[in-house]
Amino acid sequence: MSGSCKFECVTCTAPVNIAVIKYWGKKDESLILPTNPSLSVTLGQDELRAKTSVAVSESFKEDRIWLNGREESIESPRIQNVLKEIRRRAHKRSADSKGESKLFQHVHIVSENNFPTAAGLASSAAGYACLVYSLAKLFAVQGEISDIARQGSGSACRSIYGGFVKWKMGEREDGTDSYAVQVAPESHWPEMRALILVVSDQKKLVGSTEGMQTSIATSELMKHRINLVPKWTDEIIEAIKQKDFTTFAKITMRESNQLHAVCLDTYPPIMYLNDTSKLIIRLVHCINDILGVEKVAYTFDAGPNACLYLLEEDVPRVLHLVKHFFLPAQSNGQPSFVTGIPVPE
Ligand code: 2P0
Repeated sequence: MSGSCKFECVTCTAPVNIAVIKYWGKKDESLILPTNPSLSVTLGQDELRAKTSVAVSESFKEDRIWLNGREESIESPRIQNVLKEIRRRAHKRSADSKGESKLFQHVHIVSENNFPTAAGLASSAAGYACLVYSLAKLFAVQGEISDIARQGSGSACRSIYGGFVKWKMGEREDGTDSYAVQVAPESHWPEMRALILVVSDQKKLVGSTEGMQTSIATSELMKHRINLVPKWTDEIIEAIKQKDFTTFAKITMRESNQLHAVCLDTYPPIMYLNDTSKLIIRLVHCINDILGVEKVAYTFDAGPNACLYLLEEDVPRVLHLVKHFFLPAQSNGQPSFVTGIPVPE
């Protein structure tokens, strides 16, 4: 880049969120409006995260985007939705201030994850949350922005906030009441821990977007789930407020199992869990049986990797057991992160 090129740049990071009440199904594909509310825990900034830099310059000839070092098409409808909405709000804000020249300049976006993309580790959630947050900073867009992140990838709206976050399903057809709210900050329950067990870092066979479309179209169980999930959402929010880990754990595991039952009830069936995932489920139930109460909970997204929720005091013994039953990865090039327990197939 020449010395005369002037540009303005903002860099932000956004962590992954792991849902305990999962989003699975849309009632509006283009606005990304869900068929049920969902609730997640946002992980710490130093763990699984996306990092995004956005720049504007009068020397840029077009909008461009690079993801994990590779240039991708900026024409993706979801990226376009986000860019248009940010520019629309920025224009509205600056309408009275003669307009800022940067609103008419092109953007360059560079984003990277520090974990495998599309392996069911909520990469799109962190990625779009980070993109929207960075663009909002660059263009001084204020107010609620989780609804813009939602239009990039549904679960991304929850990564805008830390701690325990609910994505309100909303009632309105225009989606203006479908956004994320913080139920409790991280500091409310500082003993809460998440262990990510990386069973596979391969790209999943059926993407979430396609998977949930097929479930909506074919699964009978899905209709039952849509009615049940709002009740579980209210109950788990109460458990979080009361710091009632047993109830939190039971709902988390039952909800995850139900999601994967819906996936199996989808036609053709979707199987995200593999044999290692199922062994992890068995191990967690064994641990809880031995301890006489739910001390650890598993949850699985659209992939075989497990997220275990537990309290800090139980991390050493659970880690010991996980390491005992699942050998630590050999030097096979797999990334080792969070508490670093890659579980080989
Ligand atoms: C969740 N998942 O609540 C659930 C659990 C996957 C299983 O949100 O189509 O990538 O981009 O809105 O956000 C994955 O869905 O789907 C997801 P789109 P997204 O975390």
